[in-house]
Amino acid sequence: MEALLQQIENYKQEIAAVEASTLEAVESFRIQYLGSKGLLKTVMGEMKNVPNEHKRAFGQVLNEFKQFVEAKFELIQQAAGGGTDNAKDNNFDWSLPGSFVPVGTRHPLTVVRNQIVSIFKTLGFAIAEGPEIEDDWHNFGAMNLPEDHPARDMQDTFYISQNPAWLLRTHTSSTQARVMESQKPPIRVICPGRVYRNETISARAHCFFHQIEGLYIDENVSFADLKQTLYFFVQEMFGKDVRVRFRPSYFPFTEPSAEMDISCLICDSKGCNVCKHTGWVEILGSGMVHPNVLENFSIDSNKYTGFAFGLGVERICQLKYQVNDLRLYSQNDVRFLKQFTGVM
Ligand code: 2NL
Repeated sequence: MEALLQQIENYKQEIAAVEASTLEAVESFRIQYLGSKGLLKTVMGEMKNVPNEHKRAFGQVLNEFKQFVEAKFELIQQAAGGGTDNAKDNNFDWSLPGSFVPVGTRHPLTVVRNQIVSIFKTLGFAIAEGPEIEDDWHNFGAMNLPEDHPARDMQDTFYISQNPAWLLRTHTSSTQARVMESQKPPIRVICPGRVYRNETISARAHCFFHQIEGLYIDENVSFADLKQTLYFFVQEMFGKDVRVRFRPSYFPFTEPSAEMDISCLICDSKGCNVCKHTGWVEILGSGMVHPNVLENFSIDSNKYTGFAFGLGVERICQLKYQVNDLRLYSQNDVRFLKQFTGVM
């Protein structure tokens, strides 16, 4: 009995000396002293060895020892920042500012793409999307690009190495091809999407960019329809004061073909770097759909005519927001992206 009481006294000194500053240390204290196989349980177990006449007194010692261990536990728990929910709430400073949750922005290319798409939607154009991995026919053959056309060259086109019959589309015309394949005129679609070209990356070129191509096929579609549709588009996009001009051009899939310029909005056509001091900036390519393209899809080119156009979303975005380096669009630098905060 004497030895047992001395032993408990020793335990008390040992426990009093415990320092625990981390929650892990607090937990191992709990396991070692208060756990189901802990010291307190072991000491309590001694009760059965104590003679009956001493049981009452020993019970008091045990009770006091238990309170001692529990008080120590409470102490180190609070010191380590843990404790009961009550203790936590009492320590919490409700006047602290809330934690900052950064909110993303729409990517400028998404903003401009949406603007362009909604303008053509008001004119009754449907939206068509297609695969980025294409076959030679939908990307080139159907579009009247002859076998030896330079655009098919390994240098310009990414071919899939496991199967060079597949390639990354170089324009979204491949999607228009799929529309002509599966629908009959009248056809009125725009095809937004990412396209790929094997270029050395610089401020002015990238290995991928975003295009929107449009296609309108019906009876009696004329070049006048092309001009007025595209004029309406740039007025909606850049304002009613914008002026346009068409220059003759060449594309394998259209005949005749034309590039459209708009008056330079950066310098009000007075001459600047963007318009290279001409007062005009090129914004899209267009033309009347080549009869070969129509016939590739068994569309009677004597009955139907159509116009088509293609524009680069990066280019329009450059003109609208003065983005002067193509690489900015894909570097994901928040200093660039956050400039479009609130732009929908
Ligand atoms: C450019 C040139 C153009 C087209 C794209 C097209 C599509 C079909 C039929 C005929 Cl299905 N043409 N697309 C026509 C003319 C020009 O884009 O420089 N784009 C940035």
